[in-house]
Amino acid sequence: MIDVMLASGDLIKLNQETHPGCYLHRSDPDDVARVEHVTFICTTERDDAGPNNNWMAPDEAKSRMHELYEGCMKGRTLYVIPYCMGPIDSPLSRCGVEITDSPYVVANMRMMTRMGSAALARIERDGGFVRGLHSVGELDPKRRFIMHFPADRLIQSFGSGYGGNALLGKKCHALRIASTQARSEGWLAEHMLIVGIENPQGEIHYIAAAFPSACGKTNLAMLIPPSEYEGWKIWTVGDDICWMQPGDDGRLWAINPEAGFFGVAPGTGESTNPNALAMLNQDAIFTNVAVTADNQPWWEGKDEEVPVTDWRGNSYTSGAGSAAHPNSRFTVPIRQCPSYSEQAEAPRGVPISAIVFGGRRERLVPLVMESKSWQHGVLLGASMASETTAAATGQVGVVRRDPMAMKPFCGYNFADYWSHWLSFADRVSNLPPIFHVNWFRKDRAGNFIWPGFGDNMRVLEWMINRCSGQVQARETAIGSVPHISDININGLDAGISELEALLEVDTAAWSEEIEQIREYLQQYGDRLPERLLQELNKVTAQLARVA
Ligand code: TSX
Ligand code: MN
Repeated sequence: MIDVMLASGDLIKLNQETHPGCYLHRSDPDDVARVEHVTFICTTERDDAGPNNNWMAPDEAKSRMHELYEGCMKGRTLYVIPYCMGPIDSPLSRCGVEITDSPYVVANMRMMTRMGSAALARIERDGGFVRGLHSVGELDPKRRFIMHFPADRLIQSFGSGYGGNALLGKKCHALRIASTQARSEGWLAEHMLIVGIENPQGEIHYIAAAFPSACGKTNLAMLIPPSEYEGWKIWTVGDDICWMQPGDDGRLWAINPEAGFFGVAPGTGESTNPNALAMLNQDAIFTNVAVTADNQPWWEGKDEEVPVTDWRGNSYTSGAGSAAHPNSRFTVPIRQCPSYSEQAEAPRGVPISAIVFGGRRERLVPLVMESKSWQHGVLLGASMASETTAAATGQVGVVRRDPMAMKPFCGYNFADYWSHWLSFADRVSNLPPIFHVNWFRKDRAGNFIWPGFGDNMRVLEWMINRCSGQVQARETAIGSVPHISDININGLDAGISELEALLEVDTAAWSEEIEQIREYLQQYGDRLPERLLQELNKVTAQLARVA
């Protein structure tokens, strides 16, 4: 496949001395990101897709797609990709078959999924699979659709070669279709990383964490503890998607359905994510990055090298905007990650000790808090929000609601999704505690207060200590925050006053926030679960009491 693409120009060889097995792909400049406005959930009833999705009637969607597909692969090669999402022998895994005319899709799916004869054998055992049909078409943005038919377990994608639109195992299958499957089968398909945290006693706690884009999910998944944490180790199970199911022991057990990373390149450097950098020196595909004079891949935040060619292939002079596309990517097998966890292959998955939600908020939201109950934790997830960054298109610094980081990925009505989340409290005996974190609080001068990155280990340790009942917490109206003395600050510049600012809960400001959350949730109308509203009312009442 590599040879086919080198011959066609789909791939360009990078410096094979410094980066053996590494190649560059340049997308059509109009095809560099997911396209939410032409992504549809096609259910018979519009309300089943919900206000969180674009909706089209299945018949109309199919006839439109049929027209687009007519003759689209004439003169091209059609590839059939049987793939398995999750370890081949895991009962939590699910299979699919993608038909595509893109060799780039084949090469990426080979790294991102378990593809090939083992998957085909499992499909024969399972007797069912998710069907995916993909054609790059003419790459015309006006003739581009990503259609999902949950009732048929079917995905149809046309007009884009970009990862999230074309690698159908990832967002389309493992999140949008899988979330509807999970709902009917009693499990969860979530936009979460999975990491193991090993303490000096050799015990490993696994956490699953959901963050909106631009919060550093991949960095957290590969965190290196600070030097004060001798004997501690972080193990990477996954950086993007988590499928969780209750086990016989009443705990949630999780797998990473993916077998690789399709990560954002810009911002990946020696200080932010040395593990990621280390896995990108061989056998990786780079998409829309820049290139140095000696043909090495380069992006903003990588190192002090100077690129000579930008992501479009034009010559680059420094200062002329960014050289790599802000959404440029690397594709690499998860096994190449230095912190890769062997447990990522365990058929039963890993037991989840804590669920974490997070967001990017300059003010208001404390560094970490713990929910009062599962029900309250679901409210924390449903009211998640993040400030937009320059990396995404549109305005910068605007608060966007992104419940459970699933806004672009939940394959059905969010109101029903929250009901599904709430139902776990009725069925599962040993649910993990739910936390909320915010690495991005700023002081009055506009500087980040918390050092973040490896030092987030200090917050992870507090959460684990809460799980095992080793520390108490201070209850507030919005959740429980750490006692200052329970956060390990050995070796940190941040003093006690910074920690106090990071953990402060401003009652008046939170009352305003709660009203905005209420307004947001009310758009889901009658379908909104009563228990979520009750929980919101409880918080409102407690804020009024302490005001
Ligand atoms: O990924 C991030 N994490 C999680 C790491 C495990 N980022 C990068 C976000 C963009 C994808 C962060 N940025 C984090 C963080 O915890 N925190 C911040 C904010 C920040 C930025 C720079 C510094 C401190 C905090 N310090 C200096 O630049 C020296
Ligand atoms: Mn993602």
